Amino acid sequence: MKEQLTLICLFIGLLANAQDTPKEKDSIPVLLGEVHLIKILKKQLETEMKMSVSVDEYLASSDNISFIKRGAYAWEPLLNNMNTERSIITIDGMHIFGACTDKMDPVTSYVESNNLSKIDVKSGQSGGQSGATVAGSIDLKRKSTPFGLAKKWNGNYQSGFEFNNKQFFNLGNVAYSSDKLVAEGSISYRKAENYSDGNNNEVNHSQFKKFNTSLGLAYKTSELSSLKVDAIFDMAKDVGYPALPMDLSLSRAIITSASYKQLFEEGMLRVWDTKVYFNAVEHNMDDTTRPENLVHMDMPGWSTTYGLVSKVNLHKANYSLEAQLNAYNNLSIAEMRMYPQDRSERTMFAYSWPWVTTRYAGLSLNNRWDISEKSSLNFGGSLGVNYNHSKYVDFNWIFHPGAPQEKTRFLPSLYGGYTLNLNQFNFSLGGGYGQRAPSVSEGYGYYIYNSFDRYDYIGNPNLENETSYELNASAGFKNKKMSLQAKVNYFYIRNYIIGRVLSMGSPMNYQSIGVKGYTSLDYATLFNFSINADYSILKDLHWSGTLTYARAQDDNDGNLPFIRPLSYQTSLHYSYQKFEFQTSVNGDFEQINYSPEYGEDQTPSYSIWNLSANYTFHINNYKAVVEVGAENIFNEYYSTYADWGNIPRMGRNVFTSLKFKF
Ligand SMILES: [Cu+2]
Repeated sequence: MKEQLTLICLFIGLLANAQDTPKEKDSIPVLLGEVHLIKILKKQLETEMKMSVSVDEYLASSDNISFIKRGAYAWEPLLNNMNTERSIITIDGMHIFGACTDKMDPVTSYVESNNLSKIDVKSGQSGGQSGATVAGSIDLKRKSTPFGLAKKWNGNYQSGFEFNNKQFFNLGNVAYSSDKLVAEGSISYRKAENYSDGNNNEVNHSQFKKFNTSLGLAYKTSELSSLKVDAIFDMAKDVGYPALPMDLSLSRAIITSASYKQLFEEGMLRVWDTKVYFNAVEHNMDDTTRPENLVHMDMPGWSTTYGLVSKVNLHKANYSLEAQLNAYNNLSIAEMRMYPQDRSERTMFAYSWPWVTTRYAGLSLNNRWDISEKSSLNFGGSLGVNYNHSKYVDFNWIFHPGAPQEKTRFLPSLYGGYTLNLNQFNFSLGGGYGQRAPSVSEGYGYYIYNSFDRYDYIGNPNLENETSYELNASAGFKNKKMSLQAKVNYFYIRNYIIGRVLSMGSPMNYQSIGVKGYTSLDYATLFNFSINADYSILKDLHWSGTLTYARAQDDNDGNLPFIRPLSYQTSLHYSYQKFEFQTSVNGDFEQINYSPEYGEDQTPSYSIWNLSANYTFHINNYKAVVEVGAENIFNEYYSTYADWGNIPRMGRNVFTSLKFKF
């Protein structure tokens, strides 16, 4: 189920290996062999349309992920139409938290496509292994080179140019593999200027620069054990957020870990994997790039996390178990410093995150029981303890006098699912229950300005846990020529956390129109549906299509914000000798169920046509691929339901890239 979900969710296309029915029971024994690792290594983060994609573009090809976009950089991934507070985003199982109160830096912005091998998306409570969640989990898997490759040195290099925003990028990887030692590294740099919309108008403040590098060293301590250290350094500079009143001057992250893995040849226990990690994020945003502002504000933020994750895999006959222990400590700090145009005269200082500590420890169990060749049962759950402490609690007392400085919450979760394969058909049915704690902003935020509805948001330390009840089902059919897969899920969420207008307090920012406090709705409901189809028209001509629909309401039958309207994607892929051609059309229908109460207006429908071609050739035994393509060929002017402040999307964009493998 786990693997199935990953594969279905990350609907990459017509890759032959994605079409095999995944068999979970194989996955644990295979972990022992290096065959599995080699397979992972070969997988690239590519979409059907583009071989050199950003992490965001890659995630966008998954049918249960959508994005809130505040510009061209660092899109906020929504899983099952829920925002990042409701999902868990990890890098190789490590927790890391953005340092921006305005969500300019989701975790996905601190990696680059050339240091990842794949992205695991799990829906709902089945994603609860590494922490408490409602929507599910997104785990960004690092590249990992196996020991003892026949070819000691491996690497690749990609370079490309996108004409619309003059984005130039270079991505390089190199890996050394011997029987005892593996060393690998990656480096990348992207630089983009402002993009232009479909009316050929430049969208100001949409430029960015991103540098990312990673290093990994692994040493085989015995025949069955290894030690590994990893580090990622990411730095973004001069990043504009056209939909926000502020930009980013500098963002830096250092992400480090050390892990030890022990395999066992005999007995039930197969793998024991333990990792300790540390990461620190620094985020400097200000509005000095917006000269129209008479009063300036700097809003720096810091987020520091250290943690431990330890897991064991047990396997016996037709039963397997993964047990995982997770513990982390995070400190989130965000400041607000207001000053007139003369910077030396500071007029105001406040903590928008008043040194909030979050400590979490949890144990999760995942069981799989293969009842027969045709059917299996997945079930599990977790229990976590979540502790919060606000150092400068006076800021929280302004709106919530006497609120406790510390709070401990217990977060249970349970889930189960049944899968049945009957000849060419497959079915699954599952359910889940889980709770999550409020995020730092929801619990302890102080005057966090939301430019979408133009309210300042105040956290509430007394919020109840959000509790989710979930049902999911899927049905599919597959034969040699075609496949069809439909998935549906439904969430009933009690104490749904959302901002509501407060009668007290006055806005701090001159752009803001009032103050909202985080509060709990009695309940909210969310429904997601998707259908995927593939069809091989000819041996070399394939079609695929996706349709998604979602609906979400609050306890008054009002619409929730940022819910994707009916949307579709259809694509054709043709290969001829060393050429490949792709074309796709994607779009959203008119947004009918929008939410004026939460700052939304109706978004009209749009449709985008894309085209690309690539050619594979060899220079002295080195494989190379060259690609040219165009997105939004008709230069349509549009913005989507989730574009912050209706910021227009990119107009026609011609792109080209070149990839070398050695
Ligand atoms: Cu920011």
